[in-house]
Amino acid sequence: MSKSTQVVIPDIGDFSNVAIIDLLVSTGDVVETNDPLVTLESDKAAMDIPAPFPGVVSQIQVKVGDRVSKGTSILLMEQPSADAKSEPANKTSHDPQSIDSPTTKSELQSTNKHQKNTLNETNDRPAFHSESVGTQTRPPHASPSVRKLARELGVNLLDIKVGSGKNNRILTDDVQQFVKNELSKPPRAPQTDQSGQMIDTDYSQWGDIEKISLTRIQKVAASHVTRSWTSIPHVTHHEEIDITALDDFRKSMNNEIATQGTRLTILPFVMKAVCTALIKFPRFNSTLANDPKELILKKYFHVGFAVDTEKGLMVPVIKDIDKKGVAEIARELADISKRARSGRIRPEELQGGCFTISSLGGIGGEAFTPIINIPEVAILGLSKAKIKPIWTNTEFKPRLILPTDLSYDHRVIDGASAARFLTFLQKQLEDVRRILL
Ligand code: CAO
Repeated sequence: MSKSTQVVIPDIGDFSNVAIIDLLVSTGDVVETNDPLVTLESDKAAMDIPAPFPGVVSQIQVKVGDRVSKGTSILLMEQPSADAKSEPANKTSHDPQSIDSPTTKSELQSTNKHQKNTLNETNDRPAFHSESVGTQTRPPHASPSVRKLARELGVNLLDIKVGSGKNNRILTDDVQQFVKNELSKPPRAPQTDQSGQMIDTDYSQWGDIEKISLTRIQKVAASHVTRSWTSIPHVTHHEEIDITALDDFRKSMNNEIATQGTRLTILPFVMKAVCTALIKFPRFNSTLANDPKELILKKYFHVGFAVDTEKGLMVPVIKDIDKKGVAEIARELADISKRARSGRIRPEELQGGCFTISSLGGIGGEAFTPIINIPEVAILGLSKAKIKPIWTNTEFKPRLILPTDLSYDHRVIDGASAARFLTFLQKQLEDVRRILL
């Protein structure tokens, strides 16, 4: 004969009205003394309520989310007949007041060991139905300490199909074994290592390949853009600028100064206009110090520009743009880019930049998102200017429109400042006389 006994919440110290966050047993489960039955969680701690005696769960009287205090009845348990060997002889525990204290986190681990030790004992008991076998429709059985470990290791307990504990309860060993198994699996697809480099994959298994070495410049540029892209929160703002008047002026001046060996492209005008914008918006002419509590504002105006060379991308710098005219900038730009392409540039000509311009306008494209040249905080991209029909309040007129893209470090520059910077630049370039002011 078996008799039904109520299991109540024992004295749990200062806690009352505590939420049940997990039911660890189901109707029909066989439990041993100290097997965890439910998990409670207060705002201070999580704790398991252990079984006060061995038996079979015959009725569960609470559900997840219910709040309980000392003396709340949580379930009924059928106790094995009085002459059963496994029943402790002197256990007055059928009296709810004699229930052991709840397990603490460290005690939980010894509870898990206890579960392992008692597995064999329970094998020769009648096979009772357990809802958790072969189904994952409810949260997996695991103690708070095991769940915490799983959270720390990024393991979803639902991925551990069956725990090795009693009633498939997931134990610490199961979580550790799961992690070991995952780590020993072969990579599914080409992956990158911690520095973002591709782990060697044999691509010839899928067809012919050819390997070419990167130039030194390409290697340096690759690590530089990776550092910039991964460490700076980039935002890119776009604007179209009407450069019809600027282009007319440029072409007329080119005829005049051709004899001096100077050729004006759009870029030197943009460099000069950028310089006036940097003077007006000093944060764009800055660097975020290593200790990001400080911004270093530069009082000099050195503007870099990307040059496409056979050996890779280079960014020479034209110094003191604020002290130079457009024609002088144009001459320096032509000379320095020619030397960059022929490998005769001096190292100091690649240093000291405050802001960079990347012009793809001579090649093509409508827009792009330039990567900031770290440690600078902004970069301007130029795409190809095209004739577009622009409404002038009375009619559409063909105008030469330059697409611009301003990427900025959002830690230093906010969106409104970026919009103001680009609008200011737009005004300068739409009426080049302003650059002289
Ligand atoms: N829209 C339309 N036409 C443009 C233009 C634009 N935005 N920018 C330049 N052009 C025109 C020039 O006016 C020139 O035409 P004309 O001979 O009729 O005047 C022609 O395109 C070629 O210009 P250029 O490229 O020789 O000269 P530049 O001063 O404009 O640029 C340089 C110099 C060094 C910036 C450029 O040659 C270069 O290397 N650009 C590539 C930069 C790059 O690779 N950026 C990407 C970096 S990220 O990978």
